[in-house]
Parts: sequence; C-alpha cells; structure tokens
Amino acid sequence: DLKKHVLRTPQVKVQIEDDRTGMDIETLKRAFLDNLYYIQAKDLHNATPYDLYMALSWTVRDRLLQRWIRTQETYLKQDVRSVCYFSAEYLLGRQLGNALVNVGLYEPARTFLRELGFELVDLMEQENEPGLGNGGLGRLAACFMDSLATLGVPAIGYGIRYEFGIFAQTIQGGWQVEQPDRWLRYGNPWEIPRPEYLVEVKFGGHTEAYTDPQGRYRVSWAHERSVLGTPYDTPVPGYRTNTVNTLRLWSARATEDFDFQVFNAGDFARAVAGKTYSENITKVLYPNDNTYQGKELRLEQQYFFVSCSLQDILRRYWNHHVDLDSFTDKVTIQINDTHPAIGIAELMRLLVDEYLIEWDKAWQITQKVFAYTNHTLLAEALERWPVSLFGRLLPRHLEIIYEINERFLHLAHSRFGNDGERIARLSLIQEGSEKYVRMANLACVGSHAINGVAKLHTELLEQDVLADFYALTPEKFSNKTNGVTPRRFVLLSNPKLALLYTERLGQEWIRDLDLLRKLEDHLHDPDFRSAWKKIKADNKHDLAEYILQFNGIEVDPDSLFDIQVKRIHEYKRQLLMLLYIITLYHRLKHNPTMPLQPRTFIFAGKAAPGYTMAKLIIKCIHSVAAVINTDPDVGGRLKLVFLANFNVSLAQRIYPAADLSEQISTAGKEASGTGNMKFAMGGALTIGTLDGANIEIREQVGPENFFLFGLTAQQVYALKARGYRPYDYYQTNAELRSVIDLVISGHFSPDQPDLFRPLADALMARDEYMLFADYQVYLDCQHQVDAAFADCERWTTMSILNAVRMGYFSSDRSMGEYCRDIWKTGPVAVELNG
Ligand code: B1H
Repeated sequence: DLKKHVLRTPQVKVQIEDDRTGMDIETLKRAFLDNLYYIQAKDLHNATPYDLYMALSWTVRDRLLQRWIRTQETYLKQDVRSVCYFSAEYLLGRQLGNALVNVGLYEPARTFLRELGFELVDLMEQENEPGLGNGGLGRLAACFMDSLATLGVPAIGYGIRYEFGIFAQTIQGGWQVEQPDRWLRYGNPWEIPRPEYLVEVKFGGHTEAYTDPQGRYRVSWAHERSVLGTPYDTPVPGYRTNTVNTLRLWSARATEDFDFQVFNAGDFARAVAGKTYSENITKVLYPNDNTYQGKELRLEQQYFFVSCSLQDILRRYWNHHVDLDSFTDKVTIQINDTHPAIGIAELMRLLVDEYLIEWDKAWQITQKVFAYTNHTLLAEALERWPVSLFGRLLPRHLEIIYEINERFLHLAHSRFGNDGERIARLSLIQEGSEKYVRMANLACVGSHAINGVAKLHTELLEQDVLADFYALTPEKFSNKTNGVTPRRFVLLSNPKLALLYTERLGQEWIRDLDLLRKLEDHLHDPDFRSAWKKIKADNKHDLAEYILQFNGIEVDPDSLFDIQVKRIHEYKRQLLMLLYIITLYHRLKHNPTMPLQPRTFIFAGKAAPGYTMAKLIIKCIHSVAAVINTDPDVGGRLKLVFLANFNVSLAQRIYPAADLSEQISTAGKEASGTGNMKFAMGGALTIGTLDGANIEIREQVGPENFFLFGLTAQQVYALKARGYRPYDYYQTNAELRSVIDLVISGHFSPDQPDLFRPLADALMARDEYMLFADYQVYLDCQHQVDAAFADCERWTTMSILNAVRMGYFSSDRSMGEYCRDIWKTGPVAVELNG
C-alpha cells in the first residue's frame, strides 16, 4: 500500500560529509561561498542578488545529485516498471524553494544565509519560473510529478523544453500586452543537458512499399528532412525521500547533414536559415488554454517530443532486453490530453516498420502501453488536424491511422451493425469537403484506459463527448479526480499555516493530507482559532503590501478578499463576478450608507493573445476598477484590483490570502479546476457552481460550508434545448438591466462609450455561458457570503473545516489511484548507502 510505504521511507542520512553533500550549517555556508566564487566568479562584495540565488541553487543541486544518481541506478539495476508521463506542458513554478524543502535544507539554508546577512526568500524571488504551460493542465502535470516522486514510484516526465514559456503579461492602459518570457536568459541551474542521448526525428516526404526477403509487404518512410532532439533533464525530488525522478524535456537542433548539404552548395545564409527553421520547433509554447489552434508548427512540436520520447524509451528498454516480450511490463505511457496522441501512431510505426513486428502484435502492445486522460468537454478544444496537413508532415502516420481506422470501424460495425451515424462519429477521420484526423478518437482507440479528471466530467464524457466509445468499451473508462501537491500549495506557499499544522500534528500531514481532519478536534480551541485568524490576517496583510507595491492601490486587509484567479475565458465567467461588482457599485450610488461588508475584489489571469473577448474583459475590469476605486460614494468599501502576470509564483502568494474563492463556471464546462482546491487548502470558502471538482469539494467540506448557486449541468442542457433567451432576463430583472445599461452607456469608458458594447451585446444576444440565467441566484448567494463574513466566528469555523477536510484533493491520492487502477505499479525503495 502506497501510503504505508511512504511513511516507512527512512529519512536521508548522508555518510560522506563533504562540501558537495554536507548538510550542516557550516558546510553549507562554505559550499555556498565556494559556488559563488568558482561558478559565478563573484564574492560577497560584488555578487548580485541573482548570483546569490545561483550559488544557493548549485549548493542545493549538489545535494540532490547523490539521490538522483542513486535513484536512477536503482531503477536501472532492478529494471523497474516505469510510468512515462507524456505532456506538452509542465507548469513547474520556481524550483529552489521546492528543492530546499524536499531535501530538508530549507531551515539550514535560511540560518546560514541570515548569518551572512541575507534573507532566503529574497534569493528565491530571483528565480525566473519555468512557465512551460498555460494553466491547470500544465500545473497538474507538475503536481503529478511531485507526487510520484514523493510516493517513490519510478516515473519519468517527457515534454518540450520551450525556449519561451507562457508570455509575461503586462498591463498598459488597462489592456493586456504580451512580452516574451525569456526564462533561460541568465541560465538554468536545474537542468542537465544530455547530448549523449540525442535522437533524430523525421518529417515530410513520402512512403514506399516493398517486399522483404521473406516476401512480406512492408512500408518504409522516405522522409524529406529531419531534426535532432537533445534531452535536458531536471530532477524531481520527492518530499524527504531518496527518490529523485526525472523530467526529460526535448530541445530541437538542426541536423548537421542538413546544414552541410546547403552549405556545400555555397548558400551559407540558407544553410543557417534552415538551421533556424528546425530549431523553431521548440521555440515557444502556444499560449492557448482550452482552445485548439490548428497550426502546423504545433503538430510538429507534438510529433517531435513524442517521437523523441518513444525512441528514448525503446533505447532504455533495449539495454535490458533482446525482444519486446516484456515491453508492456516495463513501460506504461499516460498521455496528458490528446496533445501527445500521435504517439499511438508513432509507436505502431516503430514496431511495425522498424522492428518488423506483425501488425496485430504491435497493436496489442500499443493499446496495452497507452492510457489517455481527457481534460475538456469544450468542443473548440478538441484537436483535429486537416488530413492534407497531416499527410504532408507525417505521411506514414496518416497511412497507419487509416489502417487503424479500417480495422476499428470493422469491429464497430460488427458490434453496432449498420448504424451509419454512429460509425461516422466513431471514425478517426471526420469526413467532409475538408477531412480531419480526430485526435480524441485516436487516443480512445489506441488506449486501454480512458479517464476524466472529476466525477461529473467523467460522467459527461461517458454520456456525451465520448458516449460512442463508452458504449463500445465501457471497461476502459474510469474517473480520476485531480489533486494538487500540498508541498507547494501548503508548505511552501503558506508557511505559517504549515507551522500551525506541524505544531499540532507533527510533520506527517505533509505526506498524508488526510491527517488534517484530526484538527477538527481543535475546532473550538480558542488558541487554535485565534492562531488561525492571525495567520489569515498576516497572509492578507502580505498580499495587501504586494498590491500597494505593484498596483499602487491601498486595500483594507480587514475587508473580505474575494478572488478569482485563472485563465480568462468566457466559460469561467469572470464577467459574472464583474456584473456583481457593478451591481454593488450601482446600489451604493443610490444608497451610500447601505450595510455592506467591505470587500476587496481581486482578479488575475492571462488571456490567449488572439482571444479578443477575453482581452476586452481584462480591459473592462480595469475600467470598472478606475471608477469604483476613486468614487467617494463608494467610500473605500469596495476595491477592485487586477494583478498582472498571474503565474505559479504569484498564485502561491494569492491563495493563502483569500477569504472567498470564486469557482463560478457554467455547470458542465470546467472539467475539474484545481485552483478551487488550492484556495480551499488555504482556508478560503468557495462560492461556486456544481461544476468540475467543486461538486466533490462540497461533498468533502460539507454543504453547509460551501456557497452553492446556479444551474446544474442538466438544467443548462435543458434550457439550451428549450431555447435560452437571455434578453428576457434583461427585460424582467430591473437591477440586471441597470447594470448592463450602465456598461452600455459608457459610464466606465467615457472617452470611448461603445468600448464595452461587444461584451453587453454578446450577453444580450446569445449569452453562450448563461450568465444572465445565473445572475440573480449568484447575487443572492453573495448576500449569504456577506452575512457569513459579518459573523467572524462562524466564518472562522467554516474556514477551518474547509482547509482540514481537503485531504482527498492531495495529488498523492490522485497518483495512488492512477498507480492502482491504470498503471498497475507501485513504489520502489531507493537505498542511499550500500
Ligand atoms: C484544461 C486544457 C487545454 N483542459 C488545450 N484542457 C490546450 C486544452 O494548448 N492547448 O491546446 C491547453 C490546455 N486545459 C484544464 O485541465 C481544464 O480546463 C481544467 O478544468 C482542469 O482542472 C485542468 C487539469 O485537468
């Protein structure tokens, strides 16, 4: 049993004490100064804060290496079964604090740095976070890697080393302006290039059929060009265990023969241009969250990292084996959404074309190896590639997909008979004037397991988006509700709360978050309660300082901090919260003395650069803020703040300071959400719809401790089917009408009265996400929030119960379930000495 294993894992004991492994304060200090001198070439007199960060990082990295090398040695020697997690995104967040905490060096580092006159947190702030993801999907991959290492499960994460991660968001005149994220500019101490494991990836060209010496029909791929992939390894340390797993990210390089061909023909410039072209593959992360953009370069990225990774997996496998008989015992591959789904065709190609395995045998292996996690129900996010583009880039894979499809549809036909419409829906190819390859269908057919990321989401997959696949192979489907790592989102981000937990429980809660429920015994203990209130007040105070520093806005730390932070998307309904804020403003204008708990409304989040509506929502938030924050009738009782450049580092500051977490997506649209979990772990109460993991959060914390409102998913569908008429709500709800009219009148944009007209028009004409239908119940629910907050003791009780009942949402639990149900794998002990 996973949990027991973890509890038994011994604390690390290092026997050889030297400057690279020693854990005592004096040795650490010496090593730090040594690294500053010999790697950064600085001493304390001329070191920049960044030099100090680097010197400390080298010092911690040295202490990770022993465990990392021993872990990999153990895996190799024991020829363990490995989880290979394929993800186009890893939203890691800063590495230094996490590494310090996990190897048990956080306090020692703080101590010796103090002796030198530095603050550890100031050094940690220097790190440019690796933002190699868009939002929840990428952050989930990072949480899963952390949990697998902490559980001691052999795992490797495969992905792309984007030279530019998610753009940096700046705000100019209230508008989002994107800046490139040059995160590697000053070097990255957390990665180790492994040019010795270089692989080649082919693109383009055509296929050729031939007959092999045994007289069998074979196909070979005469490719047009190729690119090299260099792996960069980042250690993934478990929390206080010897296990250090690997995150292997691929970087594209031009092949030398490609360069030289053109070079020898005398066209130096074109040779270099071709090199640049190849290296473009891993240049930049596509900044879309929950929308699919059919860009050729994106398909190149996907195929590039998947092909590199599969070749790497096979290379490692052949070190131990002479045939493929135990391949499925040693390897399991999880694909994080359909972005790596091309791997199914690529493994088939490798097995059939390169290892000359019979089709049926290869297919058996492939299906047994792959498992697929779906992360979205939104139609606009489902990946489908034009067959023409696909065939140009990957001609052999297209043939393989057609072959898979033919066999699959034959099977479907024998099962469903002549149900032409169903067969058309199941087909891997969408027919029509422009044909498409449907990646979700490929993922379903090529996997032995398919999962959604929250209970409702899995149900909706089974009933709706993947219903035909569910009808065919229900046994493949299961739910795996998401989780988040308590190391980063409690211990690191909320150190005061963590200390309170540890004082009352010891440290075990950090690996076994269910233990927090024991704190319910302290619910009525006045010391515990006042400590709780003090921690929240301190965290709010810290965020208020940040807001003053970066936004120049003074907010009242005693006001209710009401926060929505996540990617800006219409389905997440940032506008619904804004309508509420405008409603309060409107009420205050007519009745400036009305009773109201002072509130600070906080938004943060990035809009995809091409998503016009989302960008207009950001502008609208700023325009409303400019009016509300300065209107004397508001009298400072409402403040509205937009924090720029929401990323993991900023998130870690925000969650602990929240009183109220806004999780208000239209029911049936948010697959899970994970910010909802991070807020509640910090003692925020949730106002939310019955969507995604909100439903399970409410079950865990108790319905009396959750502010629920809104249509259910079923009601949303029913209303859609009946004919939803948003304009009727506008006409019948006078307050809603005044609020919309205020926006339309240009009250918040006097220089450009029509600026926000598109927002109002979209709501009145169509209101795709049914804001109007939920507007009144949302207001009513917010009124309940106001009343609850006025009763400080009641609020504190609810806050405590939220936080201590969040054990289920530790990603350790999620990973335990994947290991047990999908991967059929478990922990492997790593001995450090001997
Ligand atoms: C989620 C995405 C996503 N679902 C396409 N889907 C992307 C889709 O670059 N793209 O093409 C990028 C991201 N992201 C999120 O996954 C869900 O919206 C959340 O509800 C969920 O919590 C998260 C993790 O499962």
